[in-house]
Amino acid sequence: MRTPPLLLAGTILSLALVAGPALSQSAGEPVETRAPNGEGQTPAFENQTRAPQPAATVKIKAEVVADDLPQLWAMELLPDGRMLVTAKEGEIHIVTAGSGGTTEVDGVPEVASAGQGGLLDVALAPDFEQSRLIYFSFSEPRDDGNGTSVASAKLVEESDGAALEDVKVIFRQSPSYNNSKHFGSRLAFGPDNMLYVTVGERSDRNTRVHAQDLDSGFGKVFRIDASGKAPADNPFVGRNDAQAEIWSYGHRNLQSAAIDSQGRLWTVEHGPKGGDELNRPEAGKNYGWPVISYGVEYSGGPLGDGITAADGMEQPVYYWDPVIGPSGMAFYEGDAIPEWKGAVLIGGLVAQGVVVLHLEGDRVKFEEHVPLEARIRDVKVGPDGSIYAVTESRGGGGSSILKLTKA
Ligand SMILES: [Ca+2]
Repeated sequence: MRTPPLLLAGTILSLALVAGPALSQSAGEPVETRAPNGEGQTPAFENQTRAPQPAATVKIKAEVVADDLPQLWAMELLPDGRMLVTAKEGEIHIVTAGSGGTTEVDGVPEVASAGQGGLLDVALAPDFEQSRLIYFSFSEPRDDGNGTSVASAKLVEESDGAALEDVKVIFRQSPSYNNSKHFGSRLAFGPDNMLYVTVGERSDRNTRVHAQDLDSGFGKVFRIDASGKAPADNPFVGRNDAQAEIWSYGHRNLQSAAIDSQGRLWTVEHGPKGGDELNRPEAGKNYGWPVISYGVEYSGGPLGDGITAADGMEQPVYYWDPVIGPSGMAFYEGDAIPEWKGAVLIGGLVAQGVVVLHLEGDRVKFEEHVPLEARIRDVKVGPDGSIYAVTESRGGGGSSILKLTKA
């Protein structure tokens, strides 16, 4: 069992001191002040990008509750308040905030951890307290390359440690492909106990076009039951030319997903240079990639025909140009920060903080940022309304978990 030292706590960062130089914190103006990459592109409707900041932004304090952890990818709060975390290199740990204790969970299967691959998201089964079942996604090494897979397992704890038992791979994104990019992925259970699985389109020009193909698993949101099967009410069930597990398509690389208070799925995906998107994926709809997108190629030049809208393709609810680098997402339904009730919280790798979107109906009204001077890989809300942000330090160890509360 590995027990890394934990440097704790009581470390209070004053956020007033860490606001980034590119960020304007003035009410009524957008956070983003830099020029967009997508020259001449215009939003499809008001506040589809660069929404104003609210009249008063919430002052937040950040406290380090766990430190010196391996490079983390995801976090879930267990019912007893401990944290279940995934580490990219292929480890699961149980972390006790404040006490310095971590327990490594044995029995994690081998992962392909090169590049963007590794052990990715984790979710508790809706009946976790009885079943002790967890679900996790990972880039799976396969004979014909690799791909994002989802496994279920029972989390068993005894006095001398913790382990996964009865590990079953319940779903495999197919086809496989041999690179180390755009695996997604997030897992989110809907109120009907169906599991949404988001993946990527494997990035390369020859793979990303298949985000538009219903017989390919690249660039999709899937909806499966607890055993990995497509439920009968999925949109493409019964078609010979489509994978029955597909919920929505035309996505790029989705690393944020959460369910709102009405039980609906929302996602944020990594776009091209200037094209990160918030979407509310609906059954059977096409979200456009790589045919329509905001922004430009990272390698330079326009994307495809350089168009941002087309018939039969959904507009994002919101987009960012330049990008925020989205990873992790939660809806704020706590009472501790009333100003944020119903808001979307998104981890920002590039934004180096938490991006907060205030919604009105299904559109964005305000955007504010909580700068944290760290790449934020995941974000979760605790039962007391505190927010937990998982930092990512590139190139190995050094992840921390920050607890955010109203100052
Ligand atoms: Ca799109």
